[in-house]
Amino acid sequence: MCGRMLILYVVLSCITGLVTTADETGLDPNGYMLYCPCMGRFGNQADHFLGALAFVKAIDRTLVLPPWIEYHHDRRGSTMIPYDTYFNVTTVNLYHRAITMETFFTTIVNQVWPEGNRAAFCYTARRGPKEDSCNAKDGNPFGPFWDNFDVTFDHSEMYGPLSFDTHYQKAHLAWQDKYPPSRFPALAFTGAPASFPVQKENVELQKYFQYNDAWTGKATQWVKQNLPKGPYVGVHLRNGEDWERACQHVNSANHLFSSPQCLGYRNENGFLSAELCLPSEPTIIKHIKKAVKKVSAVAVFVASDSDFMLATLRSKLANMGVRVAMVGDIGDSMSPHPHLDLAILSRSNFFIGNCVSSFTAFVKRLRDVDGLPSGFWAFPAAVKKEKYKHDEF
Ligand code: GFB
Repeated sequence: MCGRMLILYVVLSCITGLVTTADETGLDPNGYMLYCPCMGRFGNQADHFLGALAFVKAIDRTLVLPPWIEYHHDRRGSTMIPYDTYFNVTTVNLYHRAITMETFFTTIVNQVWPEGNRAAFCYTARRGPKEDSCNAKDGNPFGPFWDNFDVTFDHSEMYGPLSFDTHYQKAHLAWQDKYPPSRFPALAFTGAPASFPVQKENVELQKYFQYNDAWTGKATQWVKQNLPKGPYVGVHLRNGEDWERACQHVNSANHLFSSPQCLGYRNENGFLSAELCLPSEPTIIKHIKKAVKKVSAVAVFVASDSDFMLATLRSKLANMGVRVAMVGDIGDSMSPHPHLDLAILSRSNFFIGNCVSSFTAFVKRLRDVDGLPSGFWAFPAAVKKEKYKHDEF
C-alpha cells in the first residue's frame, strides 16, 4: 500500500513539476531569477511584474520577488518596499514558485549566489562608468536597489539577442541552453525582463497578483467608515503636471503608456485623443452621472494624483444624492496612500479610469479578475462605438 502511494506520489510530482522545485538542500536545482523593477513608478512596475512572471515560468526558475521601488516627494532617492508589504506571496505561488528578495538574501543567498561570481544581466551594454558593461548599479534607482541587498556585481552578461517574449519563439529553450543553472544559478537582471505596457498574453496573470489581507482589510475599513452603505462608483483622475505634459504627445503616436488596454494593441478599438488622456470637466461629469445611475450608487470615490475636483463634483452631482469622498478628506482617520486608492477603486461597483494610465490599468485588471465592470473617460469615442467590446455605460 505504502509502495503504491509512493509511486503515485512520484508520478504526480513529475506531472505537477514538484520534483524539480527543490533538491534535498531545499534549494531550487533549476536556479533563481532576480530583477530590479528599475523603470517607472508603481503602474509601470506592475506591468513589468506580469511579464517577468510569464518569463520566469517559461525558463522554470524560482522568482525572487523584488521590492517595489517608491519615490517620495519628501525624501531623496528611492525607497524599497518588500513585495509582501502590499501583496500576497501565496497567490503568486499558485502560478509559479516565488520567494521574496528579503527571504532570498537572508537565507539562501550564500549557497546559491556567493559573492565573487555575480553577473548582472542586460540586453546590451548600458552607458556608465565602465566600458562594455551593464553598469547595473549606475544611477538611481539602480545603485540603491542592489545596495539594499549589499550586492556587488563582478561581471556583466549581455544576453542579446535572446528575447524574454517566451510566447511565440520557444525563447525559453535558448535561455536554458545558454544559461544553464549549473553555471548560472541566479540570473540577475538590470531591468525587468518584460515589456511595457504589459503584453496582451500576460494580462490574465493578474489573478496571481493580489493584495494581501492587510491591504484588502484597510480598503474594506475605509469604505465602511467613510461611505454610506450601498454601491459606489470609483473614479481615477490622473491630471498632475507630468500627465499634462505627457498628454501633449497624443497626436504623434498610436499609443501612449497603457492605452492598448482600451484602444486595443493594434488600435482595433480606436485612437488616442486629448480627451481620452486628459478628459474635460463635462466628460467627467457625464460619465460619472451615467455610472451612478447604472449601479444606483450612493457614493462616488475619487482617487487622484493632483486635482480631485471635489467641490465641482459635489456641486454637479448634488441633485443625485451621492456622497463624494476621497481618502484623507477632513475627518478621515486614514492617511492617503496610492495602494489604499488602488484597493478601494478595485472593489467599487463601477470604475471609471484613464485609459492611458498604468495606474488605472492595474485597477482594471484586478477588477476583470473578479468580473467587475469598468469604463474609461471619453471611451469609446462616438465614431468607434459600434466596435466597443468593454462594459458600456
Ligand atoms: O503608477 P504610474 O506609473 O502610473 O505613475 P501612470 C503614476 C504615479 O502617480 C503612481 C501617483 O504610481 C502614484 O504614485 N498616482 C497616480 C496616484 N494616480 C494616483 C491616484 O489616483 N492616487 C494616488 N494616491 N497616487 C505615467 C507613467 O503614470 O506617467 C509614465 O506610466 C510617465 O512612465 C507618465 O511617468 C508621466 O501610467 O499613470
